[in-house]
Amino acid sequence: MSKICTLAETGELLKKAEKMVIVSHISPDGDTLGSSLALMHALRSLGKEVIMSVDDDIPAVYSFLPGIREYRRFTEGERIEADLLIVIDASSADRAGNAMDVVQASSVLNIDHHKTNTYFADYLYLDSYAAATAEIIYSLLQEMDIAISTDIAVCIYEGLYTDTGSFKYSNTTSKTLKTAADLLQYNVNPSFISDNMEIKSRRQVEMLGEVLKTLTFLHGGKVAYIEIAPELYDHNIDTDTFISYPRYIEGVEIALLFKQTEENLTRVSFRSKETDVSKIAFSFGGGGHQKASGCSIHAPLKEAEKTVLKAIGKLYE
Ligand SMILES: [Mn+2]
Repeated sequence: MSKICTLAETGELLKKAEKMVIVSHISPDGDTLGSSLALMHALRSLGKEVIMSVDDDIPAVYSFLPGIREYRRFTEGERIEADLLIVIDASSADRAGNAMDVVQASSVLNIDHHKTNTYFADYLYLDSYAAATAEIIYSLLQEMDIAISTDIAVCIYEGLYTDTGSFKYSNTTSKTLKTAADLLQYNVNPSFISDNMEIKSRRQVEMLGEVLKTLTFLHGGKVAYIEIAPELYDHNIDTDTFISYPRYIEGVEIALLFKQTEENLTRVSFRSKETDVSKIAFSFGGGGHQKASGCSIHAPLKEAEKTVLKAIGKLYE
């Protein structure tokens, strides 16, 4: 169980620590990366020693983020001592990857906005109404009186942009838009961010063509899914946006993407219009939000599909 912190207490923890490790969650997205990097720039401006880590590959699309090259992946068996381990935008310890074993920290602080948070850290700042963890980071830096540089502003804007689907999803609030508006004062250029985010490699679009051929409908068209078989899977190709194709088909309530990434591991993404799909993801050890969540199934593709689609089918009995 975690000690629940206020924003002020979270700021105090950060000010007290000298050496910190910031960890982004596995399958990193623009929010975990942007939030973590914004915090890194801010803490370094206070003279703190900050190490960045993520236990996964970083999709090439994020290479424009200021400071992204600071990330390293810890090797198993490595040991790093720190005053504070900060886990960003992750709702459970396994999302933090190997940092939980590698970093020997006096305490662990988790900053998050997932309502499926498992209270795994010693200290937790949780705001499940925040559209993105980046929105929390902005409030936190204001609370700590830290000057916002353009680098910080770009990283926070990236987090907002990602988690709101470029300010389109239902989690977008007036606070989200006010935060984004504030960030423009620090020379964030919205078209620079979207140009970087929307660009696709030729191979990615070709792969999308292959994946769309697998589009399958169930339950009278209320459920649609696509799949990425192991022979098509390429960890260098970002497939995060593929799920928006089944998601936005007329009549589809729940969309899924199945991706077999290892011999016995299939990653599943869920999107919905109204149904709380985080409950389904959670029942398989995953997490996320009501309308966007994910989980990993320790099985090959077809077996994972069978298991998950059976659980989805129960909703339509
Ligand atoms: Mn997030």
